[in-house]
Amino acid sequence: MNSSCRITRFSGNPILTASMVPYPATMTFNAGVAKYQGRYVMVFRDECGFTKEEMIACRDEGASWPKGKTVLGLAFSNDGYRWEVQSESIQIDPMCGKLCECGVYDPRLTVIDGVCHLCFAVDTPAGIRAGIAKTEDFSRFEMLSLTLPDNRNMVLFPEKVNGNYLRLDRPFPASQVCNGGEYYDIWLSKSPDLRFWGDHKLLLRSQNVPFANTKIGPGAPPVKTRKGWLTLFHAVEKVKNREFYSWHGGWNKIYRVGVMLLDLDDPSRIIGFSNLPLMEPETPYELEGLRGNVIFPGGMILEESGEVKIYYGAADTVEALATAHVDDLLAACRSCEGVLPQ
Ligand code: BMA
Repeated sequence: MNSSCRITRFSGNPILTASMVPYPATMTFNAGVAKYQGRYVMVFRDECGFTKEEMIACRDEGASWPKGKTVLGLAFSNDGYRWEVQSESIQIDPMCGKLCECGVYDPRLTVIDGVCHLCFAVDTPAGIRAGIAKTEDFSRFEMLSLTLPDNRNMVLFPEKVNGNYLRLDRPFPASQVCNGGEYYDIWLSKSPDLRFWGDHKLLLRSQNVPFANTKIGPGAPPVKTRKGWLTLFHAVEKVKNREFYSWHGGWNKIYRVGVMLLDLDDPSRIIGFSNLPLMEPETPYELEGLRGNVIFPGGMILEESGEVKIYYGAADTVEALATAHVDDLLAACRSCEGVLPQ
């Protein structure tokens, strides 16, 4: 089912595992990655506070997710392949001390005007919200915005387009207007200052993705190419009457990677799209883990050579890397103007 685009998984995968983390960690995955100040930086999701064995044990009690703790870890690399995890996790407080110990997860990184911007999801008592914070040193973060609930998978474009900052995100649908259907779509919004967001526009419907029958969501923040903004998204297929490998049982979803191209001047126009997934789970580290059959892209780096590094969480357990050539990715995005009704 994969697209014809040549994707090479790094032979040293996974590039990040819990064993590389010098503080409590059980699963380390769904990272955001950027090139920043001459090196590669990774912010990753760290699920801890329980062991794999405890996780498997709670399967028998019917729990779907362990009651542990979620933190964000930080790692640096000189080549994008070998990573060194820093001695402490990131301290970020999106609720500014209010309310709860809220789990911050699924980070994405975008460098804008030489400053690193972190997008993340946070589980709050009011629901799941998507936030943006900026940092220059990864020890102090300035909160810029937090969406209404429920929303997540936010990514930022690396520069203003026609005077505005842009983001993609994936709000949760209100079930009563969906007649019980699960239509989780990708939206585009604009902002003059990264704090106030508006001009929301539906970009891609899950129903227009042939390899999704429920959720989709932004994955790797858009990368500028000569042909358009290249971006990856995740697409979920729920498979009836099947159960895939998981530590908690009852797991029947496949997370694949899709690719699309947005117009450089008007990114609300999808100008290229692949009807086939770019990647789907196939290696042991993608098929088996907390939730098998999951590939969750969170970062994409375009090198001067044309190589594209794709970073993705695998099986909600480890982080992995694949490479492709930018020309192949662009070729995979067939012209689709007018083909995707929005
Ligand atoms: C989504 C998010 C991701 C996760 C995926 C697969 O809803 O929670 O963080 O990788 O499910 O479990």
